[in-house]
Amino acid sequence: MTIESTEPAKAENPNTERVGGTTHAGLQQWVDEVAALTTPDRIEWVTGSDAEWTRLTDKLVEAGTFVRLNDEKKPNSFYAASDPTDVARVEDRTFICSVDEKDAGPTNNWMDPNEMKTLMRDLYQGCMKGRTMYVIPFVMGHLNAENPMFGVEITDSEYVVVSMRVMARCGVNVLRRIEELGEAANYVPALHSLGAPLEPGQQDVKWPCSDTKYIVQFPEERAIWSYGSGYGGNALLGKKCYSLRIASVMARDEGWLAEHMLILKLTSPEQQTYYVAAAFPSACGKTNLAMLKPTIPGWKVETLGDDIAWMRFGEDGRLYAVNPEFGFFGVAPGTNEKTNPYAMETIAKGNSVFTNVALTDDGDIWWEGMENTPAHATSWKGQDWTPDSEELSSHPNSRYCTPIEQCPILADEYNDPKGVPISAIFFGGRRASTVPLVTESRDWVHGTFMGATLSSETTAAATGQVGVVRRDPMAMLPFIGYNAGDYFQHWINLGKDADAHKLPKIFYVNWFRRDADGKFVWPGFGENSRVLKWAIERIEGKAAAVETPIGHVPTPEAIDTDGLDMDPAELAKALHVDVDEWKAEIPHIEEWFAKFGDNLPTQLRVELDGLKARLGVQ
Ligand code: SAT
Ligand code: MN
Repeated sequence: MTIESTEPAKAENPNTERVGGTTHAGLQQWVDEVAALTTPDRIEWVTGSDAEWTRLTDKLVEAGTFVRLNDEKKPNSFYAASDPTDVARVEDRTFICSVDEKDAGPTNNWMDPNEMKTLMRDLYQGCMKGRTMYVIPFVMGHLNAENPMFGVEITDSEYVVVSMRVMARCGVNVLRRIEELGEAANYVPALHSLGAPLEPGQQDVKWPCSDTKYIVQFPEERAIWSYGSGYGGNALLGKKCYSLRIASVMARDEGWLAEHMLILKLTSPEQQTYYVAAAFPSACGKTNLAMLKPTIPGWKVETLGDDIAWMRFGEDGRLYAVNPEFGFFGVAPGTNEKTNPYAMETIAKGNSVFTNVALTDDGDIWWEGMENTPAHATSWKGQDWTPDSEELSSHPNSRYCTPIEQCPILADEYNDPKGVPISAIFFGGRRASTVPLVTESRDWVHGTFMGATLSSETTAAATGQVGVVRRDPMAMLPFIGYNAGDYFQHWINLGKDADAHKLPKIFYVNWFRRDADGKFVWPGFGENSRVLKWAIERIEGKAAAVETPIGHVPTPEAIDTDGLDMDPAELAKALHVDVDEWKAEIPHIEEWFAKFGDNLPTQLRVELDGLKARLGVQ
């Protein structure tokens, strides 16, 4: 990939200081081209050493971006508050710049790649002036994987370097491997700038960013250009941009799946192990489910990942999943000793970055929902906060960024580059009505239909209105790097080519159904283990279900309610398939499918017709 335009590159700043470099000619050339365009004062290759972490975090503390937390509360950890306009992914500023518009499909923003490059080159011109340009060699997944999935992120943000080091395997080991492989090393070039150049003598702000934001993927070139934001999903380019948008395109071409899924390991009282992958839209409890503490005796959950699963068929015909990430970037509010004790334990070990939460007077962090509400704190907006304050102490999309290896229930298999064989896939959304607690699909195509029509109320993880029901196919709406119609076809094709008995069983869940008074009918969190248990028993052929127009739903007796303080009438409500509610859902599905025109796989149209017939809809 070249950043060069047809015009000759501007002369590089002759005073640019350089620390590090590479013997890989292609990589060095790209870095030089970016430097010539963006004119940083310094170029530094990220090594991943502890000394580097200390130097960069010290620099961030000095700049006011970071506040060092009390070492006794959260060792080697930092608090950051962003600019209030830079708090979430910006879906309206995110583009899939495929050569043909139709390859971006109806769900992505598109611009001609050349047009986008011209526009962005103008923005990148001189954009790193007064700053250091960091070059971060990273690998998503394991360095010793059969085909290591390399990336190199260039960024002018120390916050990004520090966060990337938590979220991905970064540094000199990765660079050496890229150099050894030479021209054979495929890496995704990922360019990021805050878009906030500094004039000589100009005082920096705590959270530099730009009002102009672009998050751009070039799928054919496997390249990423990001501009103007320092927020996680917009700036840590190994995460959504690479591991979902670009990787989904690779997966389409190579016959695998890059999905927005957690991976967990479940062990039954009989010591049988099962691996489950589950897709939920951002901020719907994926991290909590990934680290679930089962309430049913004898069952154990271990975690492998909370956000992204790459799944490939193994030689035995089963679907194997790996988590390409190295950390958790979890939603902070609502996380506590009850909802996610293991996340609390993970962050207590330190080495973490907390963004847009509240800072307590004793140098710790706090957010809505955490125990031990402080009498006073500083809110994410830098204001005095007390329990009487009207404003929230923490932004609803505030995040903790913490190393996965600190998780007390991390499964050993996390470190196996082969991954784990998946027995069940869960799709879930946030729906106040209509969607029952759990539904089992009849087969892979029906499961694909469930995923393709998945819907959820919007959350604070992306800018825009919260609480609006939208279709979020496979919880991938903002992350599919190509035409979503083709993506559905890819799912169907993978099932067609596989041995049906070895495919994971697909389930659709909804933890968020409410009663007439607006109260959640299902308690959620650790109790969700009861739903996992039912799903596993279905796979084993041991649990009862009723056939309904939408799929197999448990009989109330089939859910283990031992020790669950729940009115049976409430459970019945959670499981109820309301034909009228589903009839009302049909026009929304029709409208959704209409977007895809001829690109909608026939099999999904057939599934919809079948559903309509079973519901008695003409
Ligand atoms: O903001 S991120 O994309 O990093 C997290 C999320 O929205 O799932
Ligand atoms: Mn996510």
